[in-house]
Amino acid sequence: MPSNVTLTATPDDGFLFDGWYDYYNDIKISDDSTYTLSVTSPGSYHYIAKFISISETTTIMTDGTKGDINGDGKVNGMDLLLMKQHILDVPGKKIAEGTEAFWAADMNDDGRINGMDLLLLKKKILT
Ligand SMILES: [Ca+2]
Ligand SMILES: [Ca+2]
Repeated sequence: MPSNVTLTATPDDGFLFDGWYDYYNDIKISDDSTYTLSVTSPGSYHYIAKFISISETTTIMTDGTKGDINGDGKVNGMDLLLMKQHILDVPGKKIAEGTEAFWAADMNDDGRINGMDLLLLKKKILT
């Protein structure tokens, strides 16, 4: 007879709940802080609740300026060129994911650098 077990995670002040993870393979199984699992056989089940520090995420978000890919404090044609080279897959010119340059180039924060970001960067330079 399966029975349901509900896990509830409550983040402390300054933290965001990230998700429930399988202890053994570190795969996220739920984004929801309340996770109900159906237990079908007796045994041990291990799950981990992960939390993200809000102060850490906000530091990343406020560092630098959107569009300033080379970090010289200006958003101009140089940055546009860097982004173009990344989108066109120019060897050695790829912007590494997780870096400040990547964050600056990802104008709309969707985790990718593509034509949409190029358009937004052009707009920013022209205005
Ligand atoms: Ca720049
Ligand atoms: Ca983007």
